[in-house]
Amino acid sequence: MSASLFGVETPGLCQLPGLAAAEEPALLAQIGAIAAMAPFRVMLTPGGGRLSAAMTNCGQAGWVSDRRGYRYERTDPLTGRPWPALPCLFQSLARRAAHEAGFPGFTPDVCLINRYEPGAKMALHQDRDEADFTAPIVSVSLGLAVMFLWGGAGRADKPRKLLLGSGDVVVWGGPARLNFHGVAPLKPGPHPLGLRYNLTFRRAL
Ligand code: MD3
Ligand code: FE
Repeated sequence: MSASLFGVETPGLCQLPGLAAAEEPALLAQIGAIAAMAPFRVMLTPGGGRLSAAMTNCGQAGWVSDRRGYRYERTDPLTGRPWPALPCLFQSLARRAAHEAGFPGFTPDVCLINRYEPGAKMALHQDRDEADFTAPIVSVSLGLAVMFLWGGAGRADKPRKLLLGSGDVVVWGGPARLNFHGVAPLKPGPHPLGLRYNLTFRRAL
């Protein structure tokens, strides 16, 4: 499994453009229902800064960041309640995408939902708070298109760029799972939503 990024073969990366396009309205409705139970919030970094994107989660746990560090928590620190359940639609979309990418039987236990307003970004980082790196991460973009930055195995590797639009799905697994990645500041654009959501399905526990 590999995809070509500007002619460079990238093992472990599988792009599925538009795979979620038909489900966009239903996915947005589910995000609204989740946010009614677990509101979007801007989290603090261990260093005392603020993340740029607002976040919430659904599933058996949620990714949280605060002065104590990054981790997965089974209850939402904002509400004191368990995170909302992963909707069937989310589960089936993530499973279908992973299957198409060569990861049959993917059963995510967490979906982290990022909400970017224009200007919001995400610095280059690795996702390494999950217990099992053999499982892939499935990402679903909704709303405004963003320039995704795809780094290498080392922080200093110059990132390549990949435009992610609404309904685009990408699966990152195997040798790509621990690569550095981030997103450039979101620019305003023609999508009526006026912002961008990103769902990342993970096997975290
Ligand atoms: C490659 N989110 O939530 S999605 C994140 O657009 C995150 O919100 C970005 O990075 C966003 O951690 C990028 C694409 C993505 C997600 C996870 C990855 C790419 C990845 C994990 C490993 C390698
Ligand atoms: Fe990430």
